Amino acid sequence: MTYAELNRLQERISIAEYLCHRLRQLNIRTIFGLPGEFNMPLLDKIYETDGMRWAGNANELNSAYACDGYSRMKGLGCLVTTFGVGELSVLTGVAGSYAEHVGILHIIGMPPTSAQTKQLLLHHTLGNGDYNVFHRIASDIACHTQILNDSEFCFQHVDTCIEMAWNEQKPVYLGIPVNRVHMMVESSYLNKPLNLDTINFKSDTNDHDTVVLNEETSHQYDEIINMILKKIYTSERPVIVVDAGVIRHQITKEAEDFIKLTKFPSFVTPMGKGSVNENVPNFDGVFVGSLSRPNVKELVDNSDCVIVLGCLLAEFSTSTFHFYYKTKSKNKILIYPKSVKIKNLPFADYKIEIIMEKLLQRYDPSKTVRKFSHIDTINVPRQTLSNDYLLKQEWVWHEFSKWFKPGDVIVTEVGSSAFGINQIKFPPRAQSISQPLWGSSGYSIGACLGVLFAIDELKQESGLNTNLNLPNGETINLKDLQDRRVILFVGDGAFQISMQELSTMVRWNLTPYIFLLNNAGYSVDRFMNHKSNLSKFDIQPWNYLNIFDIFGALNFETRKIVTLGDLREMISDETFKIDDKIRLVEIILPSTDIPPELLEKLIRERQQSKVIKESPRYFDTPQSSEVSEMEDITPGDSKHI
Ligand SMILES: Cc1ncc(C[n+]2csc(CCOP(=O)(O)OP(=O)(O)O)c2C)c(N)n1
Ligand SMILES: [Mg+2]
Repeated sequence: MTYAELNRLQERISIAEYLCHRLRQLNIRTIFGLPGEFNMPLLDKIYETDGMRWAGNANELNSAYACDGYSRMKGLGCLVTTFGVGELSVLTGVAGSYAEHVGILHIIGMPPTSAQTKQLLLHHTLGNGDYNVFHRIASDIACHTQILNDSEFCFQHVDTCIEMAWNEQKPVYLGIPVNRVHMMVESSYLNKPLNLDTINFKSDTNDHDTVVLNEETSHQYDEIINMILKKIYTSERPVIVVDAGVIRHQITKEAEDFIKLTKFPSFVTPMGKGSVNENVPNFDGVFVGSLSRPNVKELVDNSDCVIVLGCLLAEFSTSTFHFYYKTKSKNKILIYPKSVKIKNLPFADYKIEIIMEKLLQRYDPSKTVRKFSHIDTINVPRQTLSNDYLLKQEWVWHEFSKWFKPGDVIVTEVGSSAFGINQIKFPPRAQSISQPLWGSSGYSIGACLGVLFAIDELKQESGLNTNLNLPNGETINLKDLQDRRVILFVGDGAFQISMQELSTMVRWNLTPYIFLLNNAGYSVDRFMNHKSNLSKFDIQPWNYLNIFDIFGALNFETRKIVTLGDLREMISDETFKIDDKIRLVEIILPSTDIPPELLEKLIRERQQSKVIKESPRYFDTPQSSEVSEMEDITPGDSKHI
């Protein structure tokens, strides 16, 4: 039976319905955004399509973050806003998806075409009759844009938008004038599968095969693989670094297989964290350029063949590009999502999925016979600590590493948590969601909501398929999926920016763990700019734990953690391990405390790096001796050690 027959669709359906079915075929079942006059008929179609749901966010910016988080779990997210006011509110979120290679379909409900043609001064316009202005603004942060006007080809336009967002892993802008929502198309067009590069989710239509290459293309790939293998076989100290492109382009399984097959020392960048199993014997930790732990830095710096999979090579993955410059003279094999660079020689139009598939087929382990030594990746605090110590970041991350479970999805925020999480080893199948390149404060709460919806769907889907393919390339079974918890670490500063979205979590009975790091303001900034007026990094101290009353939650738990003993008691509590309710845990930390790895390395970096010395204020970090002189406005009475 065809898709249209299976779903008993009318012969002709509206383009809005067509769009909903196309998303449903990809198992994209939750749509984010806020209603507005110009998108209302479209939202009605979402409600009318079986299996689709409208999340209904508390504000637009958060909806864009949620869409981003959802997409990172499922390969694509869909966001609907209204003309002007709504669409402009999501720009920071959409730009973040652009920067971080996250596929998003952003649909904008536009005023009717007649109003546009007559240039009427409708509400939500700039009052100058320009109806293209917002489209123009958005076009620089989209890989493709389309306004749906043409009734004959509108279904093809919709297909192209979805294919572009999925294949390019970037935002796509799709404007639908409110009077165009009901353009009619043949439902049978839905029977033809979309043209997607990779599809790791079983669609309702059918499974897609691996891409078949023509002879010439196949030959070109063989040539490049020969070059890569030659470099690898002739090197003595190869290492693998996994960057963000691996998870975004859904080749985590291939990356992990390559790591296992080669046995080379392997690392992830902060943006690549969570994309490969950190428990394979040759996983050696997080590579953060010169901010890396000394033994990590030494291994990568002394390698004569650095293979970077899924390159993005952003600032924090390279620590201000140290890695990039230092390795200039070595055999660098940089595999980008759509190109390859071998020793600085670029080769365009090579898809990472195919490169990895061929590398796995052709790599011969017997040609690299050397045994590699590996390093201890676990960061253990230097002292044994008693329970009455007040908390410091260093200990927080160490304690949490004992509490994480396989499959956990850990969302962290720009600020200290995104750095802290890199200090610890993840359990198998744990996934990390953060935004280290774009770094928009407040992202994590919205993203956490998106992840919660995605996990909720993945659990339901697992009821249909006993074995389910996840976006990280793994196949897991029903039981594993039921156990996946969603854990958010968010700074108090970021919390004050985006906390409305907790209300959406409550509304949908979603059950995340939210760990709020209360250090009385913007600590990383306070630390880096210690010579300027510190009060600008302060925030109003809220009664955070009362928030669920405001949002009308019924099933929730709150805790305040002040000492190491409090933390240890919480993580050993068996009932706390089960994510059966929404939880907010306020963790009290000193105001100038940031993860020590970051602190110490930043100081050293600043002393050594020419790039940083040339950059005046941002990297104005204190010298070690100055740290103790910094004002400490720790919430609570007692002194931290
Ligand atoms: C949208 C946005 N506005 C401002 C900033 C600058 N900024 C960087 S971190 C930060 C807040 C950090 O405070 P918090 O979330 O409490 O994290 P902490 O540094 O205390 O760990 C801000 C405002 C930003 N990154 N994004
Ligand atoms: Mg803070």
